[in-house]
Amino acid sequence: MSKIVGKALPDMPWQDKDENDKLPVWRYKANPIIDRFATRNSNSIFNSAVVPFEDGYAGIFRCDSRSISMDIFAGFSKDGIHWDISDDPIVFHCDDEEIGKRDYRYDPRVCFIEDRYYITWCNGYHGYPTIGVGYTFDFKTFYQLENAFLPFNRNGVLFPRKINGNYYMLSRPSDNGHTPFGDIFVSESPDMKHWGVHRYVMGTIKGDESAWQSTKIGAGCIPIETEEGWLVIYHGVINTCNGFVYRMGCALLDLEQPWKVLKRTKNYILAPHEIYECMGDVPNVVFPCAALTDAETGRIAIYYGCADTVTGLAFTTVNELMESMESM
Ligand code: BMA
Repeated sequence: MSKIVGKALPDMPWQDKDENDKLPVWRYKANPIIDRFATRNSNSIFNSAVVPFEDGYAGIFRCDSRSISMDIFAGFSKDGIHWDISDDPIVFHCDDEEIGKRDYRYDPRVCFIEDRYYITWCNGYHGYPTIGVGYTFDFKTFYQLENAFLPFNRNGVLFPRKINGNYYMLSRPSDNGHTPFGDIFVSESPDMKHWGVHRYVMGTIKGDESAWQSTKIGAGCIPIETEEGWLVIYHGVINTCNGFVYRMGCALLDLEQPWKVLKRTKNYILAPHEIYECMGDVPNVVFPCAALTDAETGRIAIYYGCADTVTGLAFTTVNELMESMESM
C-alpha cells in the first residue's frame, strides 16, 4: 500500500470505480462539471486548476472569450463540483510595468507553498510563450512576479514544498507555435525569481513502445508527495493524420533529486473516449492541470480540460497509479 504525504480532505469530490471503468482513472459520471458558457463572455472553460481553500475550494480557470482571447479567471466552490467563476479576468498587481503588461495567459496551475497560493501559467511576453508566476492569499488580490524562464516555455508546474531549501518547477521548453516536440525539465530557485540548475527529467518515447507519448509530453498536476516519491500526472501527445491526440500518464520522481525518474506509465491512464473529450474546439484532448488528494484514503480527484472546451473531473487512487507504472 502506498501513502500520500499530506492532509486529509474527507469531503473532496469522489465516486467509486464501477465495473464499466476499465482504466486506472475513471470519470465523474456527471461530467463535464464546467460548461463552456459558465461565464458571461466565455467560449470555453477548460485547462484549469483547483485547490482546497477555506471551507471549500478555489480555482484559477482558463477561459477563452468569444473573441478567443485567452485569459485566467478566479472561481470558488463549496463542493469542488459546482463553480462560481468570475466574469472578469484576474488583474495582477505588479511592481514592474514591463512584466505586468498582459499579452495572453493560459493553462494555469495553482500550488500552495508555505503561506500562499502560487499561480503559474503560460504567459505571452512580447508575443512569445513563457512561464508567468504570481501569488495570492485570498483569490481576490493577485501579485505578479518575474517570468520564470526565457521563452519559449509552457507547462510550468511548481512542487508543493521546498526541496533541500529551494523551490522546484517542472517545465517544457517549446516553440512559438504548436510545438511538435517536447520533454520535461526541472529547475530550482532560492527565491521564486532566479531559476537555474536546469535538469532533464524525462522525454517522449519513440517507436511503438508507448506511442501515445511519442511527440511531446508536459507536466500536468502539482506533484503529489508520496512516501515513495513525487507522483506526477502529465499529458502525452502523438501526432496523427488528424492532428495531435492528448492523453494522460503518470510518473514517480525521486523525492530528493526530482530529475530522477523511478517509475512511469507505458499505457495511458486516461484518454479522450467520451464525446465531450473527442469533440469540441480542439478534438481528442484530455489535459490534466490539478489534483485534490486525501492522505487518509489515498483518493485523488483530477481536474482536466476536455477538447479545449469544457472542464472534466476524474478519480483514481495512489495505489491505482502506483500499479499502473513500470520501473525505469
Ligand atoms: C497545447 C496548449 C493547451 C491545449 C493543447 C491542445 O499546446 O495550447 O492549452 O489544451 O495544446 O490544444
